Amino acid sequence: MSSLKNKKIAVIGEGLEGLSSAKYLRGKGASVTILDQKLDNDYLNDLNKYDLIIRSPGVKPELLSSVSAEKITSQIKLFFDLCPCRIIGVTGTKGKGTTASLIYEMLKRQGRNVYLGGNIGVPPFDFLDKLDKNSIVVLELSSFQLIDLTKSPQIAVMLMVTSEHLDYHGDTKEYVDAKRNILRHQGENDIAILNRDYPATNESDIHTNGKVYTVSRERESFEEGCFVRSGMIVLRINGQDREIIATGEILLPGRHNLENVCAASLASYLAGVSVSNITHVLKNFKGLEHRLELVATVNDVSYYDDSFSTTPETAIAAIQSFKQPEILILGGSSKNSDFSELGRTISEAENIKAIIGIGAEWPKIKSHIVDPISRFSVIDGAKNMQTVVAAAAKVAASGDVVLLTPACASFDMFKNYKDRGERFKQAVMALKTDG
Ligand code: UMA
Repeated sequence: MSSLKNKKIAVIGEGLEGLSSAKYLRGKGASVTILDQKLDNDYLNDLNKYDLIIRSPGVKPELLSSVSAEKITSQIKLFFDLCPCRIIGVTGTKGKGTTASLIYEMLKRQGRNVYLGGNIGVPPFDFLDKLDKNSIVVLELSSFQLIDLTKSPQIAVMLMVTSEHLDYHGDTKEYVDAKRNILRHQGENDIAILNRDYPATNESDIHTNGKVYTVSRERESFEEGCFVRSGMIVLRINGQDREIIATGEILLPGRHNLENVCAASLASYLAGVSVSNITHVLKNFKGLEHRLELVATVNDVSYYDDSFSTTPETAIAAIQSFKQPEILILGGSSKNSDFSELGRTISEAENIKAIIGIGAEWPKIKSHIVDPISRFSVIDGAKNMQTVVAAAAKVAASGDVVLLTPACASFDMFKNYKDRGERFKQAVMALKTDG
């Protein structure tokens, strides 16, 4: 792009997105400087000497208030200006990575030239030069990426929105407002897909000029959209109902995932994917790595890796995803979470057979469980993942589920959640080889 040539650009944040921005912009002839708090405490002191400032998602916009607003942009913002093809954007407090990945798989199955990027970990500048007008891009968008957008995707998916990231956003209103930018700049030919089951999303329909479709797992919709009816995922388009799959045939576990399934099926259908290709993906998509991912079934026991679950809320959703007897692996390092609701869920669940407690937070979680010893066995003291998985395998019987859903960070025993998940998977695979 000629307008970037010789421009003096500062990229704020030397992370995944910042490094990708610097590479792309240098490739277009711009003079790029990367500024980062880890390199220099006064890194934001001299911003006015640049023609353009590229903000990384983790950098709060207010930190750049010394610079005039029109000089500040971001990779995602620039991508919306430069992208030659349609964009499907997905946001929500939870589920956006899974939903964006499902849509990507469905479009791929349909034979489309599709790219997946954004918050999922692939900055879209990495594939911008490969796109043409017939390509299609699926972006997972976080509130940090949406907060200053002045364009919206042609198909916008807004999943459940509750409250999150209050250390970044001043309050819930700012967070929800940022999320609504996915709709705010749509035109009348655009499509908005909204989850009716959550007030903040349900009440977002007034913020779009696009055609609104709705998603619900709680009730049959009276509108055009996708919903769950008597154990079936139903698409309602042009007044006609089409049953696309029985919920029991969907490989992705968990009732909460039905919302993501509805949203992804609808977005993909509206983007031209056939019902049979949608169904095929739903029957085969195993989930994202470390998010309620089926690792293997050994001796008729299914092992699920939900290492990405670092909060009590995500652990509760995982625990409630199965009816089979469960052996839970819980605990880790502190995020100052309140475990009372998790304790209540565990105390009331009828299918928990055993809990293997790990890490510094386990005693705190345990203190919120009412009378655990009499109802299921509790095993603590395992020092590494091999011992943890061995202990789980020992108590598991045919038909059981072993579920790693820590509800905590991982840093006391592992490098990060990925390392924790990888070690779990290795230990499970070793069980398989041991017979
Ligand atoms: N930094 C500063 N000043 C600040 C904040 C950060 O200099 O005020 C520097 C840090 O020292 C660091 C760099 O900026 O060197 C990190 O930048 P970043 O925090 O924007 O992170 P990236 O590595 O660029 O990754 C970002 C997203 N990170 C965040 O939103 C925090 C990634 O989402 C995303 O995958 C990636 O861009 C590609 O788009 C991660 C995330 O945690 C997974 N997202 C949140 C979530 O999902 O809940 C929103």
